[in-house]
Amino acid sequence: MGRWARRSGQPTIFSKIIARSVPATILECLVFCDVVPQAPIHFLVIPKRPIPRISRVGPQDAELLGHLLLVAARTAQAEGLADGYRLVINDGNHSTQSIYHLHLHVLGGQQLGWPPG
Ligand code: DGP
Repeated sequence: MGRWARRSGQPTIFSKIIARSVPATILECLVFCDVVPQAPIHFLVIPKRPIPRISRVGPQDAELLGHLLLVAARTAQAEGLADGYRLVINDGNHSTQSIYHLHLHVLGGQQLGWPPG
């Protein structure tokens, strides 16, 4: 098993960040900078509850999902992304999801290309 747990049932690296056993640059309680930034500003918004991926959510998660979006928008504003930014949620193999703990990528700070690769 590599450093990024997939579907093994073991804690993911994000669970370890929440538990503070792995260090991260934390902007607020559930927001931290991506260690491999794909834009000048690239942070992740994650729920404490370990939902593995967006395709596994249900109606019971609606409030939590709304909260994640609000936190993403509020943090983007705080980070000065007034010219816009992109939210990305990868799901599963075709998207190259590597950490099976739901997370929103927020990318900005430069003109972004479209479509994504
Ligand atoms: P995804 O491919 O959508 O599963 O994105 C996972 C992201 O997690 C990827 O952009 C790199 C980031 N990442 C992986 N390990 C760590 C870590 O230990 N610390 C931080 N801050 N980010 C990490």
